[in-house]
Amino acid sequence: MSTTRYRSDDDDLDGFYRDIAEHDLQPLWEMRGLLTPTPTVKTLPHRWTAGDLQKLAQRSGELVPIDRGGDRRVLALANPGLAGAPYVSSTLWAAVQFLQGGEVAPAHRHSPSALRFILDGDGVYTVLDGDPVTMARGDLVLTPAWAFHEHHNPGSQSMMWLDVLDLPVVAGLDAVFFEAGPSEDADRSTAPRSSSERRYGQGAGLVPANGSAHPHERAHSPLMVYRWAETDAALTALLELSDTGDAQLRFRDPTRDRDVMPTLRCEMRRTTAGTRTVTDRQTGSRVCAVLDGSGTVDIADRTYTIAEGDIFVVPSWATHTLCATTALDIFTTSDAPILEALSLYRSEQVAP
Ligand code: 1HN
Repeated sequence: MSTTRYRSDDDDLDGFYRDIAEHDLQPLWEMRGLLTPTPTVKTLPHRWTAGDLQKLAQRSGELVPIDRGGDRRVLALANPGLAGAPYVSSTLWAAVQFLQGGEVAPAHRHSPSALRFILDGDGVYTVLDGDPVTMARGDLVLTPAWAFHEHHNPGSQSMMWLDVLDLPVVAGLDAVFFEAGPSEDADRSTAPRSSSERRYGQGAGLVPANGSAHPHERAHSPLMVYRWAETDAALTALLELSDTGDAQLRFRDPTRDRDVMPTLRCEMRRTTAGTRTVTDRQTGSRVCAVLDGSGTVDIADRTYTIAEGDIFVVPSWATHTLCATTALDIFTTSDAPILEALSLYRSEQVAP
């Protein structure tokens, strides 16, 4: 017997509970908390500061060679509500990855989808199914499910970035697959622009016509990198039209009306100095990274100061309000496409 054995003061019922436990059965009528009026969420609000992340990632670089375990030098942001699991929320993995000058994180691929958001620095390029993509501050780089990826740092400066994956969901669905890549020579020269950008990133609304030599049939955006210069310009333009001091952009597949990947939504928000945003909540969890600015964030009943390089998590259905001291630029990724696909997505604004 390995299942929970229920108890009763009534001897007959207690004997019945013993017998059903021996047959791996449990009585619904004794269970509490299965169907709650609103979600019961183990993920807690939490914020990791840039100072701690940078200092500790730097130490990992001094202590741990790149070829130790998984070929990635990654510190997982472990949510304090999740009993030691290396997950930032019940559905998302978030981590900082540290790559020193001259290092290569070799190729592999996996069924979980991933993305990188670069909070600082440049010099690293990632090779996605053979296409080299440079990474610099403010860029969003996709690593769709089953795409081979390897990271190269040919310069002398170390670099750190944020990784987010849908790993907890894929693991929960028992659908994790992993494959090591072909080992190749360490270095290769980067093209000035990846072929992904040359094909799909030439301008808003411009994509190869039907019948092009490279039809795109995959489940994710064919554009692998969203450059900061364009995101920044779009936010500036949007803010000029806004009277709320708050503008939010969504990264999407330029060829289809959908999110960048089937499981992960990406957004970038700019909130001007002195602005307090409307309070919102949504089902599914959000990981947010502060690219620029400072202020506070209220998440449920907690308030955190936030500054450049900090990362925080907003649990499902927790209220969330930003207050910008200096203009805040915040990148957010969430599991919203999964909830939407299953008709489980709810969002609302909440009166302060
Ligand atoms: C992974 O493949 C990377 O390729 C980073 O950079 C973090 C965390 C869990 C599983 C795979 C990478 C990861 C990861």
